[in-house]
Amino acid sequence: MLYPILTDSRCVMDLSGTWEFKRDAEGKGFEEKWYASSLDDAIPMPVPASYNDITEDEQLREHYGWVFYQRNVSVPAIYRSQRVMLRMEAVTHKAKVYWNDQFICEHKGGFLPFEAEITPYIKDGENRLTIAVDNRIDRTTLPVGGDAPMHAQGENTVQKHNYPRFDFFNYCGITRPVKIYTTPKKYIEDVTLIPSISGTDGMIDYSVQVSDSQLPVCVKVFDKNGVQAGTNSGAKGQIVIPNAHLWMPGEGYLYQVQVTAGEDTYTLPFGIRTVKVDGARFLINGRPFYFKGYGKHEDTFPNGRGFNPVMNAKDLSLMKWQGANSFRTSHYPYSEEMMRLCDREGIVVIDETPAVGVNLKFGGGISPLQKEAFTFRPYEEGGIGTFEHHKEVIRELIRRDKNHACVVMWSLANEPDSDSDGAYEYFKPLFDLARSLDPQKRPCTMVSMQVAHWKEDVTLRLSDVICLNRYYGWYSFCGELKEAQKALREELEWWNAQDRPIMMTEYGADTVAGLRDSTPVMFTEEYQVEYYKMYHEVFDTLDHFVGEQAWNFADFATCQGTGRVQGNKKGIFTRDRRPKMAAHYFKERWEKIPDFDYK
Ligand code: BDP
Repeated sequence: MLYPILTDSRCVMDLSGTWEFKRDAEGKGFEEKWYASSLDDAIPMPVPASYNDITEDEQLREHYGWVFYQRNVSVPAIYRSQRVMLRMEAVTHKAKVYWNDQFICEHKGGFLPFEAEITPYIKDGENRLTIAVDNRIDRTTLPVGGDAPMHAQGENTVQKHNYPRFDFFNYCGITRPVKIYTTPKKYIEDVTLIPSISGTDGMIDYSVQVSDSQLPVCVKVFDKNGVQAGTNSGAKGQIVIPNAHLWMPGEGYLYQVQVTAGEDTYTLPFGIRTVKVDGARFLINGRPFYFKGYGKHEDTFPNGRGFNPVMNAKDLSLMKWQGANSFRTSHYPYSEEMMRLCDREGIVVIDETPAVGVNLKFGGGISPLQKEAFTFRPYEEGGIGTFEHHKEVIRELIRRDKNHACVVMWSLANEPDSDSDGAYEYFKPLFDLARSLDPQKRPCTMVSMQVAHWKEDVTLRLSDVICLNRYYGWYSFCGELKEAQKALREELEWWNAQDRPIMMTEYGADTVAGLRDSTPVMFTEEYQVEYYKMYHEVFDTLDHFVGEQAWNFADFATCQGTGRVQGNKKGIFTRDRRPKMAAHYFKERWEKIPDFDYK
């Protein structure tokens, strides 16, 4: 799916700004047709942003159900001779879109784009655009929501709540830009690019999907200085670039691939690089790469999960300052703008679906030691009902991100119930799907959690890279770093004996910035540093170990609970991006670890 850009044949109108907003507290918005006229008693609401932290209204922060956003839009006459599209980059979690009184489209899933043609519905003058947004999560959504605890069921209920089966605040709303864009009536639908390298030559295999197969297609590749580096014509073909400048971690060299089909033209920034798992090594451009970085969140105040280009730029700057080279888009796909920035800056990305909480056993009152197929039993019997939607998000994610040089691996889920009966049957078709859809055939993984019995974890049968989240010394062996290290070593040595690359995708300790002690006790900055040192002593002895991504880049908001002090405090940076002691420790370590050939 092409990101909307201005070209000689295409216009883009960004509808970011202040919209009208109303919370549907009683669930009557559709029955009363709120979309059919101006919203009464509306409040101003910025778009894009999560609505939760924008006002001081506690009920809005904790809202459960639909809200309505509205604004008027005039579409310039010059646009209207073209094909006019309305595109939502992300609406969390479900959307219904109306143009004037007309229902235009709906979408399930809060982190991926969707669009609809509006050409026939545009009126002269102002048009009313309404987007209704539902934030409810349950056993059929990704991320997964849980059932209400006993006290919230039945007649005592004061206000209905979401019960996330994940550890980040359920921020919702129109969280990324809404845009109108145009194309000519006959247009380029999609472009797929596959890079390869032979000696000093770079090759781009391309295929262009057009709305009318009669359109003549021409593809030109330009280097950074705008000099043409190669060209070809026809809807499918290959372009060879002699002495190609490769895309590398830390140096995101991008060619511009300009596609012309009839009157339409579209340009994609594109990096030439290869990715491959070879035995127990992770190769980028044929060389063994070592991941240094973090799991992150799209989480800032007061934007919530709302698109924040300023913080995105700051975050990449901090990563470079620290000598990091990568991150995982835990636990959902990030904005397209962030992916484009990572392409440009040479940051390596593990691209994750929103499949978090596909694990009804964990935290569900069922002992993690019980291995019965609780999660994967039929939905009607209390199991998970996410399978079809899981396929949908994999399709939408790969369709959106397939051409990004920064994406080196797909993560199909975070901490699923991967050792239970039924896990293989659930995940095998999803891995097959991702592998068949990705034109670049990137490695695929699922991120495994500590309570899964590692020897039975189906990740070993399915993942190209073993990605582990481990909390020895935090959730287990609290404060006992020596004992924790023994257990960690025992487990990692077992994984290291399998012929597969292993990396740590999460390890961390909650740390309240400014809490200090002369002995490293839990929650102090000293403990966080000692905790990480303890892990690194083990990592550095393992030859199949290909990367370390700390949990988390920065402190972030979560739902409330006894283990969360105004959010999760495992950040290396605070929520406003001030370094904790551990940030300096990592800087020192990572500056000494090269991107390539460390292992
Ligand atoms: C892991 C989850 C992550 C949590 C983290 C934690 O993958 O989302 O935030 O634990 O507890 O289980 O900090």
